[in-house]
Amino acid sequence: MTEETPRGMILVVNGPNLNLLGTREPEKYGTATLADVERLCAEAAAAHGLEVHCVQSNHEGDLLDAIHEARTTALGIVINAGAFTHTSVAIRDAISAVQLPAVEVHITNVHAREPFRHHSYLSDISKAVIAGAGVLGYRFAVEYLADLTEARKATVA
Ligand code: CA2
Repeated sequence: MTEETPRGMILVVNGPNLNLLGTREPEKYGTATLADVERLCAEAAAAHGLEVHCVQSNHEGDLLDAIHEARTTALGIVINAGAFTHTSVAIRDAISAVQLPAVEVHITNVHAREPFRHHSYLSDISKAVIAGAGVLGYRFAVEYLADLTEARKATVA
């Protein structure tokens, strides 16, 4: 079987505590692990001739560095910033600065949870927001970005 060289890369960012996926609170976050999520993203990307670079960190600065590095290497960003969604102007500024299409993902429906989760520093600078679809939201986000970049390529060709 021959494998094509990927035509581009999508950065998948997961923020604090998401390394615990599948090990705690399954009633809230499901049973899929972070490794499962990263595999799901890789498979969705591969179906569109793309690859993913996956980063998870509990440290805000590491997330900023990963976003900055993506500036020249990624076609887009899928980001579940976890609790930083509701607190971090720095992550917002990093996403704005790199000028890449971003999709904000939440496993849970944050709007059906505590009021402090209703505000996001990322939503208004994101191309799309997906919340409450479980880990499937990551797949939808990758597919959306694949579609967007294909459409963009078609318009500049
Ligand atoms: O619903 C989401 O994806 C969230 O981004 C998850 C964050 C939360 O702070 C956001 O408001 C919504 C929390 C991530 C915690 O992940 C865990 C996973 C398994 C077990 C414990 C925590």
